[in-house]
Amino acid sequence: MIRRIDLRGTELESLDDYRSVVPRADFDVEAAVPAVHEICEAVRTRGLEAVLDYNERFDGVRSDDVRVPQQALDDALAGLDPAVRAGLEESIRRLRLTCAAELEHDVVTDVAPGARVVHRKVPMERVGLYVPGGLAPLLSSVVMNAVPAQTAGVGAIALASPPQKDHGGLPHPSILAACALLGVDEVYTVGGAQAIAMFAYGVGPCAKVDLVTGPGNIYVTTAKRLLRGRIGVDSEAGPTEIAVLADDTADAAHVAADLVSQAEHDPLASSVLVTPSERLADEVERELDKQVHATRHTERILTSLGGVQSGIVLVDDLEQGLRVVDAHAAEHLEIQTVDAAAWAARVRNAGAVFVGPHTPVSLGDYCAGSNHVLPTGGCACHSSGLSVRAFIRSQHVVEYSHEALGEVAGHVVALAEAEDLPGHGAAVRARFPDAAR
Ligand code: HSO
Ligand code: ZN
Repeated sequence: MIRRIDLRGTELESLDDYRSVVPRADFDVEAAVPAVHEICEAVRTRGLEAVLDYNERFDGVRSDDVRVPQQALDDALAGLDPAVRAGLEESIRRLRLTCAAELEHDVVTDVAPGARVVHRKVPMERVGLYVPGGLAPLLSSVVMNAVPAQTAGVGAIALASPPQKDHGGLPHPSILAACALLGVDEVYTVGGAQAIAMFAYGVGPCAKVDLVTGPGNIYVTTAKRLLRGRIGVDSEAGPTEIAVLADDTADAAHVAADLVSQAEHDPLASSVLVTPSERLADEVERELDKQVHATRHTERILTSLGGVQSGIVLVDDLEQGLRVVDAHAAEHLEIQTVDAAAWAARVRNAGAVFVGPHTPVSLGDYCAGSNHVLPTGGCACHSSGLSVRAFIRSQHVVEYSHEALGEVAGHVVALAEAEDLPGHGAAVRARFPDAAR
C-alpha cells in the first residue's frame, strides 16, 4: 500500500537529490490561476452579487446575504456538545499561553546620546480568517487563527467559512460555536476563492481587510497568491504532511497511527517514514494494513498512503535520515528515536517538530499549545507557522536631538554626495545654517 524507497548504500550528492527522494503530490496552483482570476475579477466588479452567485454554483446555497446573524452563533454555542466545548476551551487556554509569551514588545535603542530608534510593534487593523469546510469541519482551525490575532491586539477580526447545504446555508454549526466561544462575531458564510476576494476587495457588508490567514483548498491558496500585495497573506497551505524520523526504539503501532492520522485529511496528504530500521519499516507496514481497514476514512487514507507523496524511506543511519527529512521540509516532523531532543535540535526545515514518543502530531492539531496552521509543500524552509507575529507589523520610530543630528551630519552629507543626491545632504545642512561649509 505504501511504497518503499531504499537509500541504503547510496550517497546522494546534492540537496536537490535529497529533495527529490519523496516528491510532492500534484497541487498545481498555476493551473488553477485562470479559473481563480475570473472569480476574483467577478467579485471585484460585481461585488456581493458575484459572491452570492458563487455560493449557489459551488455550494448549492442561495441567499440574499452573507453575514451570519448573531442569533445563529449563540444557538450554535448553546447546542455544542459539552465534551467538544471542554476540548475547545482547553485548546484556547493553552494556545493563549504560548501566544501571550510570544508577544513581542517595543525595543528602544539609544544609538548615541539623544539619538533614539524604537522598533515599534503595531497590530494589524483588520484581518480576515479563513476556515475550510471541505472534507471535515475544522473547528480547531478557528482557534488556531483567532487566538494569535486576538493576542496580537488586532482591531477587527472577520471570519469566513463555506456555506453548508445541510445547515441552512450557514457554515458548520461547530465552526459557528467555536467563533461564539472566542467572541468572533463577524462571520461570513462564503467559501473558496470568492471568500478571499471578498476580504481583499471589501464586498457588501464585509469591509476590506489588511491580511488574510488560514488554510484552504487549491482555489483558496491560488486566490491568496493572486491577491497578495493588495492584502497580506500567511504562508501557502497545501495538503497536510507528516514525516517521522524513527529508529529501532520507536513503537511501530504508534508510528503507523500517526501516519494514518494525517493521511486521513486528504487523498493528497503526505505521510513519510524515514528510518534506518528495516524491522520497524516491516512492522509499520503490517500495522498500516491493520489500522487503515479498521478506521472510518479508509479510501481517502489508502489514496494518500499509496500516492507518490508518501513512502517509507530506508536510510543507512539517522545522520542520513536527518538529511532526508531536512531536505523534504515537511509541515510536521516527528522524532521518535533515542535522544529525540538532541536530534530535534539539529532539524532545520520543518513547519513544527514533535519530539519523543508521547508527542503525536494530532496532539498539536488540537491541544498542545502550538499552532496547526503551518507551511506545507516544502515552504517550511522559508516560512513559519501562524503565530502572533503574523498579525503584527513593526516600524522604526526615529528621534534625534539637534546635537545628535549634528554628530552625524557630515556622514550623511558625504554618503549623499557619493550617491549624487545632494538634496539629501542639504536637508541635513539646512538644520545647521551657521556651520562652516
Ligand atoms: N493537521 C492539520 C490541522 C488539523 N487537524 C485540523 C485536525 N484538525 C494541518 O496541520
Ligand atoms: Zn490534522
